[in-house]
Formats: sequence, C-alpha cells, structure tokens
Amino acid sequence: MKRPILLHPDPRLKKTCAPLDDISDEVRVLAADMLETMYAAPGVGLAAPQVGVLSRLIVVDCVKSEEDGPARPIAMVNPEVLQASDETNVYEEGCLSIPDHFADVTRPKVVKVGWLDLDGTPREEEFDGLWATCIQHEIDHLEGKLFLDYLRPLKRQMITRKMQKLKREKAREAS
Ligand code: K1U
Ligand code: ZN
Repeated sequence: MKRPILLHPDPRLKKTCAPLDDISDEVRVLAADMLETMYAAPGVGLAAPQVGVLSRLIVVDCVKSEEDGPARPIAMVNPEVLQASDETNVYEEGCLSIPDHFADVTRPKVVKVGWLDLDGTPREEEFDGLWATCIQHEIDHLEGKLFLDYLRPLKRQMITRKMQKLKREKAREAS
C-alpha cells in the first residue's frame, strides 16, 4: 500500500529515529509499503520518517532504468556508515519531502554500510556513486537532517518559504 509522503517543514522530519529491536511482520509490511511509495513517486530512496514512522528503516534502489540492469530494492534496518572515503563527490540532490527543489551537496564518494536485512541477518557492503549519496541522504533522514541543512541559510530559508506556500495551497485545495 502506498503511503503519503510528509512535506517539509514538518516536525516529524526533524526528529532522531529510534532503532528497531525486533524485525516483525509490521516492519516487513512497512518496508514493502515504503518501496511501493518510493517507486510510485518516483524516487531512488525513502526513509521511514518521510511516511511518519520514527524508526530506523530506509529503502533504496538506485537502478534508475531497465537499461541500467534489473531493479535492486534494498531495505536496511538500523543502517550505519562504518567507513567513509576521504574522496568526496558532489551530487545535485533532491528529496521527495521537498519536491521540485535541488541543490549540490558534497559527501564522501564511497561508504561502507552495515545494516540488518528483513530476516535480521547482519549485512555489510561498500557503495559508490549515486548509491553512496542516496544511502547517506536516507541515513541523514533518520537523524532528522535534510539536504537543506548543508546549504547556506539564505537558500535554506528561500526553499522553506516556498514549501510553506506549497503546503498552504495544498491544504486550501483539500478543504
Ligand atoms: O529521500 C528522498 O527523499 C528520496 C530522494 C533520494 C535522493 C536522490 C538524489 C540524491 C540523494 C538522495 C529521491 O529519490 S529524489 C528523486 C530522484 O532523485 C530520482 C527520481 C527518479 C529517478 C531518479 C532519481
Ligand atoms: Zn529525502
């Protein structure tokens, strides 16, 4: 089932999320719903707080088109960056909670990530390129951090004001 994506500014997007101690069927349903929501958006990642759940769960699939190979959906429970390269990469990031706004963000180019899969098995893998950028962006969501927090205050303020206006318009349309 697709779930609504929260839009910035929303206090739930600023919260630190709690680790998941138990990988229950409820968590597996949430992960499936998040993947459906992410593909429908469309997006390449989604974090649980973006659908209003303040738990440490993210989903990613950075295979953008069939030409790039088969889809590779990954659900990560309690993901952590274990190692990050000194070499950095600049990517023009977007966010499904901040639609139509993009900005260059500099992050480590390669990261080694540890997480639990949906069976509770510990996993470790090194990610590069868009995968590395996207996973770092999603882990930031679990800390209540948005890509806007890397920008200069003036640009952050400008985007936030535009988003406040968009949310007012959407609320008016819905009433
Ligand atoms: O967390 C999110 O809001 C999802 C976000 C992830 C992300 C994208 C780019 C750089 C860092 C993190 C998105 O998926 S935005 C949409 C997007 O980038 C995209 C959509 C369709 C095809 C390819 C990319
Ligand atoms: Zn985002």
